[in-house]
Amino acid sequence: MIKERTFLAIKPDGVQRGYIAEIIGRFEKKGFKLVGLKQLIPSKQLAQDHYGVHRERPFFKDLVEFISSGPVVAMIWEGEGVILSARKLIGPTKPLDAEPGTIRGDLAIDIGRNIIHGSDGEETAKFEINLWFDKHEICDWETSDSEWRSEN
Ligand code: D4T
Repeated sequence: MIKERTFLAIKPDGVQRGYIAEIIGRFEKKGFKLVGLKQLIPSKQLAQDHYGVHRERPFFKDLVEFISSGPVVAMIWEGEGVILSARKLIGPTKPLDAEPGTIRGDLAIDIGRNIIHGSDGEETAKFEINLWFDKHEICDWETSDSEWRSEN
């Protein structure tokens, strides 16, 4: 089985609104495995590096201010197809376009306060995991039912 990993972050609005357990629960229930977890107030530099691709966009300054304004829960999740599946569970960037049942569809209305970030591809996931986590903070482990799971 491919050991795919993605980076997810509960943004300051998700933390302030008390959705940490709700959000972690959705990925656990889906069957993905948590291999990295920490809470931090990101520095401006970290927020700028994370959203570097948006540097020229008009919302960049506000976005960086917001992400570094309070605690964020940074996570690494592992499992087959986790990058794309997490994006589906999260829903589109604009919460009003997100279907009920998705995190943004259920819990948000504002594009600038859309609760959670998820890596959008393999390269981004690698970059973001390295940006947010040191190697020693990542926990390699196997679930006790891993032999029972399908190899397909
Ligand atoms: P993130 O990266 O936060 O998971 O969001 P998405 O991957 O879904 O969307 P994105 O990269 O296009 O946007 C990054 C971040 O910027 C905010 N944003 C975006 C905003 O405040 N105004 C905007 O017009 C856009 C497009 C929301 C998410």
